[in-house]
Amino acid sequence: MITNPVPKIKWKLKKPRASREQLHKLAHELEVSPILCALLHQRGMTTYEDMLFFLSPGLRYLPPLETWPELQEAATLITSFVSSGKKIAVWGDYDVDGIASAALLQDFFSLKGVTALTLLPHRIRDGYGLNMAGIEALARDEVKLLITVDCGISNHQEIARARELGMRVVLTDHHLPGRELPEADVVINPKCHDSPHESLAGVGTAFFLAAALNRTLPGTPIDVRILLDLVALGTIADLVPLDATNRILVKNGLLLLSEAKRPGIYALKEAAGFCGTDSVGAGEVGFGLAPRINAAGRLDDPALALELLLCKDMDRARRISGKLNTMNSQRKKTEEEILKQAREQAKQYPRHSGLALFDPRWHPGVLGIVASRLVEEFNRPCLVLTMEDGLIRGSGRSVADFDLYLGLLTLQDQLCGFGGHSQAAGLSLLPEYLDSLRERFHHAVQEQLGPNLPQKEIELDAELGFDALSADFLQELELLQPFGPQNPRPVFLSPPLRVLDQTLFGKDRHVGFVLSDPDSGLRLRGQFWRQGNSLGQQSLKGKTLTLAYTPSMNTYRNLTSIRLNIREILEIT
Ligand SMILES: [Mn+2]
Repeated sequence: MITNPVPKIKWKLKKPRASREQLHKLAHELEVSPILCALLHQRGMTTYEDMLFFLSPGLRYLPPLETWPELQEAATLITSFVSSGKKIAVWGDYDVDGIASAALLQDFFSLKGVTALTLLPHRIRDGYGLNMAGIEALARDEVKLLITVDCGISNHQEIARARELGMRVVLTDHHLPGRELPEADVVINPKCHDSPHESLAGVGTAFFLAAALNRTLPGTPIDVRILLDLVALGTIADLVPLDATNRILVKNGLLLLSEAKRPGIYALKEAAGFCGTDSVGAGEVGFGLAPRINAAGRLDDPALALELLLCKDMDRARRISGKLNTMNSQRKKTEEEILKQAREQAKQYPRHSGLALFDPRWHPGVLGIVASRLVEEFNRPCLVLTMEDGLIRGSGRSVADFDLYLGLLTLQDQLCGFGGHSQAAGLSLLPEYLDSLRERFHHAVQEQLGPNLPQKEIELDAELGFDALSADFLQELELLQPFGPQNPRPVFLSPPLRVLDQTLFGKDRHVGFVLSDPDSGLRLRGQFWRQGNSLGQQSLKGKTLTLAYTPSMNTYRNLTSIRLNIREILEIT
């Protein structure tokens, strides 16, 4: 018997920070509903101009290129190498952002008739970032200019070596720099200097470089907007905040991903179960397209994914995306197996506020995803580790309130290396420090979060009864897209609802409800995904529920209806 299918969740209802009159006035001016204005207000848009920008983030709002002086410096240097016909190489990374960054520059260069070599490191063979062997190979190949994308900011030695071997280096990266910058000729990093675009991903950074180069390279400038599909892809996959600049780039890039003029994107959408020209949002990219591109670099060679993005031939594109699809299924299987084992291990540490899990057999390519899944399940920061070349290596993911990077900083005396940010990081250590890491990581979490286990917490945007859920309102909510970090899909608090019926569906994995809102007398269906196991045995028919939910339009056999996607059951009475 299951005694408590609903874990206790802390929840908080956001309060409107503007008066009713203010919201009604803004709503009237913008021709949207006051509820939408309240949502915008809570997300930090307080004036008419802010709200208008958010609702229609046109490219005209991008700050001029001159506000980022390093761009011009880099463009001038690269242009001089192009003009003198010297060999240029672009070095990317094996994840979606790194592959999209490399694809973007390669595409831009070929549109401008410039030849450049493109390299992506192999995750298992080479590891992340630049490496000495690769740098020396470039020198033997007589490369005179190296451009890094989405990597390089922590490769001081490799960059020094490149310079020693006679190369000039333009470093573009968005990862947090250490105390000192590498000795590259130009460093373009949105987190350095006074960049107006702090949250850019690697591919967004590469896009700005291309835009600057477009002005300095000889010949007719191209329309760089056609590169925004790649920008959207990498930016969404890298889970950077979709604020200001990223919102503009992603919202416009999604339109291109929807059109899918690139055969690679068209074929990839088909492989992910969409039609080639289906309209896609951040969700479809994050859960459908990005994992398939990532699969190449996780399990094998990322070059295949790069080829797909740049491929001009539909048959070839379909063949590659078929391969990526198979790899992605393989990746999912591996991930499920490791997750199962890691979950069992996690249960051995019920009182640990932070978990460090290890097995030497785990595949290094999926540790980050497994860590994310465990964080969701256990609501605690997790490190998932394996053995590689005699070292313990792995990935960590965190809960919102724990700064993982700062946490690892307090353990650095026993780490060989680590890097990342508040929510995700990578690390390596000597095997003899594993036990100590388990204890010290737990304490590092407690130090930031206090002695109790982190509790699941949910913030609700507004209380909304069934009478407010019209098709018009749901369409209006779509104006807040794309959703992602710092712009989550709004979650609403329901009034107390009566459960009229409860069923299982999708091989009993999901729970369906028929719910009635006593205030309005309206009935709607609700779906509680993946809760068949925990809730399936218990009937809530006849009970009253308070829910955290997101509404959506559901079309089935040409009939459109409004459904509730249940996020959490907050109360049962
Ligand atoms: Mn990146």
